[in-house]
Amino acid sequence: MLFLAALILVAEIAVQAHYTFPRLVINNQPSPSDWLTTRRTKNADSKTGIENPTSPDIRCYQAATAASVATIPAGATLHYLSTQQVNHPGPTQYYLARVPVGGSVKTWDGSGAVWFKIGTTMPSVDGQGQMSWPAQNSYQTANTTIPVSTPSGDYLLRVEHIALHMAMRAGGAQFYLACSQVTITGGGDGSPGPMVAFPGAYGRSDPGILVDLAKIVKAPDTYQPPGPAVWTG
Ligand SMILES: *[C@@H]1O[C@H](CO)[C@@H](O)[C@H](O)[C@H]1NC(C)=O
Ligand SMILES: [Cu+2]
Repeated sequence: MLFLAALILVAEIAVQAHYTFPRLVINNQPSPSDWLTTRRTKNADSKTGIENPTSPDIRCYQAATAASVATIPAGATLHYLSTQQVNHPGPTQYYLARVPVGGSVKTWDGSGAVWFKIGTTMPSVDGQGQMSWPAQNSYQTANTTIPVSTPSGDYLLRVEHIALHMAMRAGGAQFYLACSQVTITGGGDGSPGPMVAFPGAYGRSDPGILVDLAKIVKAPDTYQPPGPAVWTG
């Protein structure tokens, strides 16, 4: 058992299977450069994930704010480019937080119960019993859509990929994430929710975080992504 754990650790290091999401892609149009509208993360060089879902880093893993703001029409489809293949199994989730009145999207820190979820992904299992997740092994994250009824305005957009290959032990799940500065245009009069805070939304023992994929592979529909329900608009 110890031997097996050591093997897994060696494999994890050898594959260098870590990644960052420096570029937002809106309706197939990538941001012209890395970290332009996406806030540079602390792991921009190391690529390491966060293992403590209650750490302050779980909000934006942020080292700096970004120079620019991306414009996103409500209803747009988006994803992020990844610096490496997103090869670990696990869900991709997207959240938005509206900048409060008097705040600036270029400086606001996203604190408080202000985040709502707009997208998540679930695993599937093929006839050979092989599990896969949307966009797994590609150099981008899974797509999501900005609900058309999202009110127009300035928001922080948070992308997250949760790597679950070591998640059968507490503290084993790895969180890869980033936040972008965005302005949503042409939106509607929806009332997004439920709202959560980061940190706060996730606990170390949440069923989607402390989870044995060997069990999920037998019943993929039973996976419970952490955090609130998706707001569909
Ligand atoms: C993601 O969305 C874009 C833009 O709508 C689309 O061209 C692309 O096929 C989508 N990718 C996947 C994997 O669904
Ligand atoms: Cu890895």
